[in-house]
Amino acid sequence: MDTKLFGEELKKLGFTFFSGVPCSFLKHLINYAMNECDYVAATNEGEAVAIASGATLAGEKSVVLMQNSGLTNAVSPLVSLNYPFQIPVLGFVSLRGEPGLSDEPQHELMGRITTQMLELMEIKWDYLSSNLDEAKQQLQRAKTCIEHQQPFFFVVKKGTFATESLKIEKQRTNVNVKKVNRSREDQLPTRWEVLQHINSLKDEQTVQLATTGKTGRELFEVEDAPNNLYMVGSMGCVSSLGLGMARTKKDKDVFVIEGDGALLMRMGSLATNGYYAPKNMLHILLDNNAHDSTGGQSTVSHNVDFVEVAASCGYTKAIYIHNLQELTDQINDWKKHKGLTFLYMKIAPGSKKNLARPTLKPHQVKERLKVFLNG
Ligand SMILES: Cc1ncc(C[n+]2csc(CCOP(=O)(O)OP(=O)(O)O)c2C)c(N)n1
Repeated sequence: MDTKLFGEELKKLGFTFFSGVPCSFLKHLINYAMNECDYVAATNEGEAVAIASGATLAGEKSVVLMQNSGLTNAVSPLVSLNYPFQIPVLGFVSLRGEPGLSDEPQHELMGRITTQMLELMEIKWDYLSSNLDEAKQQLQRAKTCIEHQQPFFFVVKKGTFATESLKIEKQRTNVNVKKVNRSREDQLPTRWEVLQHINSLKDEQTVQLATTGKTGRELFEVEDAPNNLYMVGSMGCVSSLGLGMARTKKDKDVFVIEGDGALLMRMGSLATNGYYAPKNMLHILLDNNAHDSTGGQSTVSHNVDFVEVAASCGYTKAIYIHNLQELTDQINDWKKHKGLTFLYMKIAPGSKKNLARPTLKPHQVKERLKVFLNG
């Protein structure tokens, strides 16, 4: 199939935001996306799904591209972000290891179970036709699904897309311009105190995305508001959701409130965030050195210098926060001089007693946030 003509059809239907991890079967479609659309290269397929989901919330129709081996990496956000929040993305997943064709041994099992995995995840799918007219009709069905807030995936066989050359890919290097390391005693406030502080500093264009577990639950109790999203599942995906959102909604300020366990789970996201560097994203890590939400089991965060990691990933600013006053000062400063910023703060373990859970369903939280974002 002529990749350009298919890409133009996608564009015509409004699909202009892409994120993914390459597969040779999808190379030409990826080249089209890189040439003609907004393509965010993710470090893993789950991250790509979260980035595309952030862009979807911000009002774009979004596409994810992945090899079927990477569908496994995407399971967590597909089942615990896209499903409960009803965030639709259009997926193209290659079919390496197609039964009956010779391929590498590492693709054999996945080739047999790719469509079963999609079925298990209750994702509607179809084999993408290599006939352009048929494919256009299939796209209509996919679009209808997306409009009903459900993801749709095309399974792409070898040789489906004709050659589309990559125009010159410009790579830039983002350098960290400000790094502040630890220099005094930590105040170690509770997460509850920190969230109250952050929440009190929001203004009418602030979105607050709270990571999986008690962070979201505490933020809900601090104040339930339309500009909040409580990430109930998809641990580790919150900053990727933020990246997709910040990149597509530049008139909003995206505050990402992250936990150490979650960030460690998908630390590759720091590299992607640092490269794409949305100016309107403030990434705040609350490090209690524990999986507090699941009983306080230790993480290895004490052995990681996150300020150094974020700085070396290209975050414009990476700042160690020792106390609540510094947190206030830095957030106020950020509002005046934006730029992708990482604020690192050690907090005390533990959470508020008798903590409630959001009373709204995730998809209601999403609908409310979409209205906030898109008017
Ligand atoms: C993929 C995945 N694995 C495990 C869990 C269970 N889980 C929910 S919250 C949480 C701990 C998160 O730790 P951290 O990010 O440090 O935040 P804290 O709980 O300390 O606030 C875990 C392990 C999950 N939701 N998803």
